[in-house]
Amino acid sequence: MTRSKPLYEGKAKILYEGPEPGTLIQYFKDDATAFNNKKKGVIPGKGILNNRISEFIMSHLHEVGIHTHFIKSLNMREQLIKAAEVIPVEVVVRNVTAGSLCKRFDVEEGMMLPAPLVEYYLKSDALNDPMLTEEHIVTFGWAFDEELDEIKAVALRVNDFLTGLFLGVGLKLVDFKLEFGRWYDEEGNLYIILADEISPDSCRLWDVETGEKMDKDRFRHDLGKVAEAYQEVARRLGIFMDTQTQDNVAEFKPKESAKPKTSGTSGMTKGKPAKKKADSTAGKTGGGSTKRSTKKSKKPKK
Ligand code: AIR
Ligand code: ASP
Repeated sequence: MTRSKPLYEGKAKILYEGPEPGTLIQYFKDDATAFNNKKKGVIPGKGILNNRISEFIMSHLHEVGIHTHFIKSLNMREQLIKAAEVIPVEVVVRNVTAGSLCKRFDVEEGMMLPAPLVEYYLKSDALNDPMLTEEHIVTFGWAFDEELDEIKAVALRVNDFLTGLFLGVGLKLVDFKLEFGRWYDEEGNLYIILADEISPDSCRLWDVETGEKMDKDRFRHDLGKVAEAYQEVARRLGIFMDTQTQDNVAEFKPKESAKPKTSGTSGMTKGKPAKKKADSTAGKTGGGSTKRSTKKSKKPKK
């Protein structure tokens, strides 16, 4: 498909103008980066898998009343989304110690936290995504106090929902990152909506039985079988991929690849059977219980 010039190209996705005002097309690339762009690579088929996994998760979140930017899937690598005003904060929720938490505080990996831990980081490659307190966010006008309350509440609800969803397919949700945006309906009512993606690029997922890492840490730490891990996550979630789509996930030939692989890492072969086919709640975002009355006039400085 011919596309207009990208409006924005990120490390793993490209945003194009959408067919209608207020919409964008989000294109998922196979490119992967880690450690603030220091490590770069390509994971063949990742874009296709993340597009489908993120669609699946966002659709399910919509069903439980969480507003997201997802409107509908367009093709293997593209989805139509609502154009939201970016809140430049990455919200991380942690259930188990891992990653930068272990480095920063010199704690052992794999310890269950007594309660979910919410952290904030500034979205800034130039500054290496510094950690933020809620006070920083409000002081510098990246979000208002009441927006932050909502962001935190939604992040914890997403954690509850995803913890259950992944546990049901034998995966432990260790931590994940969310991004939010502001979106206004026709009457000018403001909604805080979930943006970006939710996929093995943005979550840490460990096999419940074997502890095997099934996410981007396989790429970050050269553990191998990266695309296979993403595909296994999709398979366990019951995300259906037709033969054509599977063929396009470069490494997943031959065609019977919906079957779990018998070689390779044990955690990836022990998955529970696929639960159900991915559904689509295309076009259903917007409206609902978390509607806010704040009007457009009140905007943060930045
Ligand atoms: N994350 C953070 N920045 C980008 C991403 N994808 C995600 C990681 C991990 C969680 O946020 O994938 O699931 C915490 O990351 P870290 O590096 O702070 O431990
Ligand atoms: N912060 C992202 C990660 O490590 C990507 C990057 O920093 O390049 O997952």
